[in-house]
Amino acid sequence: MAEPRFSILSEEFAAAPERYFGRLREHAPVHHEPAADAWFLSRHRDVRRVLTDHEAFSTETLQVRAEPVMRGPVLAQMTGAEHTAKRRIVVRAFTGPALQEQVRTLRANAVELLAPLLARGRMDLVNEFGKPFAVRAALDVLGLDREDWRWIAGRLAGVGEFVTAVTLTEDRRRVCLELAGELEAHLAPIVEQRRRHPGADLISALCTAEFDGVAMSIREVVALIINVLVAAVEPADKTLGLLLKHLIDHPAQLADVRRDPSLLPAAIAETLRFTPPVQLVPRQAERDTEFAGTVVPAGATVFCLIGAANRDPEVFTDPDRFDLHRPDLGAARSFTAAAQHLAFGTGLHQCVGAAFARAEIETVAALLLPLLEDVRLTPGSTYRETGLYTRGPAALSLDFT
Ligand code: 2IO
Repeated sequence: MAEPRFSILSEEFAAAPERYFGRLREHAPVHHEPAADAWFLSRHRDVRRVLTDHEAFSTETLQVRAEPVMRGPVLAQMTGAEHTAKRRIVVRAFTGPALQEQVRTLRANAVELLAPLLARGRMDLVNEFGKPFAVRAALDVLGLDREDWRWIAGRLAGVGEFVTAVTLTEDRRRVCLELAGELEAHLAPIVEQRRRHPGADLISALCTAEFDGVAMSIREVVALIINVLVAAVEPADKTLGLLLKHLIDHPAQLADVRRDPSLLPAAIAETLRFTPPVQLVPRQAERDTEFAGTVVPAGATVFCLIGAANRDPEVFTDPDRFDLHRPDLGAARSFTAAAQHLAFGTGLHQCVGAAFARAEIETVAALLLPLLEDVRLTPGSTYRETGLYTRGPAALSLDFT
């Protein structure tokens, strides 16, 4: 009797995708999923090829997967000179002197949010700290009112759901579009106002920049704001939760980092390799392309399985082991275009927020570590990772006194 056909959309896969990565890479490196009408690639070299061969694989998929809730084109959709120019504006807000400035704000935000939680000796690091912290950090960079974080987070959840759904019901689709519409209606007047009275924030930079002598429309700026919000918020609390979980699971490595905090970037990089918070990156095949003997037809949607590529034994020795000391991590390059892991993607559209993400997680971890003398998962609490596209702990309840 034939085995029931393996599916990436099954409950078994959702419960523990990493259990299937090896089988996919070895036996089905080009896996077709009829219900999603898409192809899933799992080998490091195939994923790298898709993300760097911009002629054969485009980001056209985002027109249907993102634009309806972004209310306009996101950075990753753009190409050529327009992409270079607009990307540069966003990069400038998240690197160099601007980033130095942000680290101070990040730390102040973290201290303020942590104080009441630390006093309790117990916290859900993901939901009580990570989520509000990530939203507030993104609002600060954009120059939006931090007090609105809860309302914004509610709308962003809808935008995120739409972008990261592999399949979406008509009902949820309507809810997501409505939430996105509310966010747009909230942001448009702010953009208009910021255009007349610019400040030092990212929204002002976007409003006042000119491309080919023409300023961006309100709609274009709103789309980039939503783009930055989703990209900055959705993976951040997950990465923080995963980092702490891995360190708690590996007490010797936790002790190493506590003794020598300069190991933190390596611990963050290994977390991103081992459990990338963004597990899927979509592309559209522009021509018939062969991978491992299978032809992906022109027009098809291709999903890069980042988690599987990051555990490819061709690139990482003993890939299913969390080891912040691994020599093949290339820790120093992990937040740059030369990264070995693919958590930030690679190629022209590689994450613009990588340096910011590192600063964000490092700042929080540096504050937390000295306080976590005797950190442990709250007895009786359950630990579960959820999500197919973005994935991380549903909650992480920690006891630390
Ligand atoms: C927001 C998936 C959270 C991005 C996306 C439409 C474009 C792009 C990504 C990441 C993370 C999100 N894609 N960030 O994978 O901007």
